[in-house]
Amino acid sequence: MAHLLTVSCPLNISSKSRSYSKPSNQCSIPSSISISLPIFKSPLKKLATKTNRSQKCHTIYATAVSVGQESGSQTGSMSDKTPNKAPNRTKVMVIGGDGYCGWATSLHLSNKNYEVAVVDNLVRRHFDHQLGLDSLTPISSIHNRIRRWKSLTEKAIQLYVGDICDFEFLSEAFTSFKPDAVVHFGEQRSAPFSMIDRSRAVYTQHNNVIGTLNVLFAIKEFKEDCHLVKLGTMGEYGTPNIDIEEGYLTITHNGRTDTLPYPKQASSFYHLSKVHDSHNIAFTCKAWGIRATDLNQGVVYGVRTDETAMHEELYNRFDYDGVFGTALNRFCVQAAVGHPLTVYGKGGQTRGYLDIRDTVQCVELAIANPAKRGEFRVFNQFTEQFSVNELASLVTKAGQNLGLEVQTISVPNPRVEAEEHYYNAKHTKLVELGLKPHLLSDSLLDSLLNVAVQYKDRVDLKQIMPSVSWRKIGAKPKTIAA
Ligand code: NAD
Ligand code: USQ
Repeated sequence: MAHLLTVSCPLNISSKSRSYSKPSNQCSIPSSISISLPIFKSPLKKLATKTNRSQKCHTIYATAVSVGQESGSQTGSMSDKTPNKAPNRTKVMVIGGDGYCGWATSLHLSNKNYEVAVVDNLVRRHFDHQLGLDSLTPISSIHNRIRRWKSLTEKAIQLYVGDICDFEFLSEAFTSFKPDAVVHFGEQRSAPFSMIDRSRAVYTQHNNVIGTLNVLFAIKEFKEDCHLVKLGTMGEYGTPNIDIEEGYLTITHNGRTDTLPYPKQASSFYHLSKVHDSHNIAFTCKAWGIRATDLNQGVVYGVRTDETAMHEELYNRFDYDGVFGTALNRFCVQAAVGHPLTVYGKGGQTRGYLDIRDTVQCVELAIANPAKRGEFRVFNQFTEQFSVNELASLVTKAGQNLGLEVQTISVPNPRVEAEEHYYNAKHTKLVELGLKPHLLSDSLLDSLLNVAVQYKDRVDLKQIMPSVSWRKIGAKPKTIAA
């Protein structure tokens, strides 16, 4: 049986590895509060904790054990619950598997009979504590989530709690699980968070770039044939005045022609971290023959998938606040609580969007159709384009159908971005692999609004307006007003 060990951490959590020392405190999570970090302790593996007082960091060397391993039995299919004895199920490590996209994907892959291991340092839950935020939907601990999944489906998910910036931890997870594919969601993913202050900007770039670099080294060192499925973002491309291609652009210049990586124009320190990730991955595909798929995902909306809807302990998180909440999810919550929809600036900002049910489908398609050795494949992962104004009109109409009074305000844009622009991004490669999109329909909006109405008593109205300005970002660490 796994033992639950709670470590009280008075200050920062850091990813200090013995083999990769870091200068100063640049990689620590900016923090001024106390948290308790639950860790699963393997009976077989060493778990040690160490506090580096001079850097005010708490370092954790931990490799966790599967909650599902406790019972010994392996999985069966959810429908018939027949034990699956197939010896060579594809093993997928889901880094960031406790997060919004990662949790839904882990369950989906497990349900499809992949052997799944979640790797997560639970830092996202820490950010919520730190900034006084909470998911609209109540979410269970990762341990209870995995236990519940096992009890409902007989399918085990292994759990490794730790930081992928700690190469020693990551090495242990790799050598123990031996993944055939790694799906990497495990990054700081909020553009506003990365623009709060210097320490969050540095944290975001360190966490994301070093984490991904460690994953690449782990693949090279321990599992060369492993396919990396990396979550990138459509925001890497920015909003150029020409069509956006899927990763590459063929250019003729001074009479010569070449196919080159599509130009990148990211617009936050977060989005810039993704650009750097893409360059590092592309380079290692060439240099080491890594096989990789960069999924340039658009903005995700929705909360339910077939699997997360099975039990309240499996519910996914749903962010609506000004830091982690994304446009459409925020608008649904705003409509439910009678807050005007917060269109930033002129509202012509156009992006690619997709339903979370398509996120999980796309990731599975990428795993099932792996990149070749040495190939750096780029897919644009979204299903429809909308401007912010279009989203506001759709939510207004759907809200009115449900008897809600929905208004819209134009909020001075806290970001630096084009508010009226051309946008036409290609997204055919995943469809060619078999993606069947769930397009944004009235019924989906109704059900999203109903979820928002169901939990509206949990909404903290103070968290709705944007509180991070791209122009006012400073060096001084500060916590956003609660
Ligand atoms: P999330 O914040 O809900 O989940 C990220 C998870 O990664 C969290 O559970 C966090 O604890 C974990 N994590 C972060 N750093 C880690 C580290 N160093 N070691 C181990 N675990 C770590 O984010 P999400 O919305 O699920 O996004 C997942 C990925 O998808 C991100 O890479 C993001 O950039 C990308 N993406 C998200 C969206 C979206 O709309 N949510 C859109 C496009 C791309
Ligand atoms: N916006 C509003 N009002 C709001 C919230 C957002 O007008 O209340 C606007 C923003 O200014 C922006 C657009 O909506 O122009 C999208 O913003 P967002 O907060 O929904 O999404 P973004 O910050 O771009 O980030 C999200 C995820 C990120 C992912 C990205 C995909 O948090 O992890 O990489 O979507 S993409 O946008 O394609 O880069």
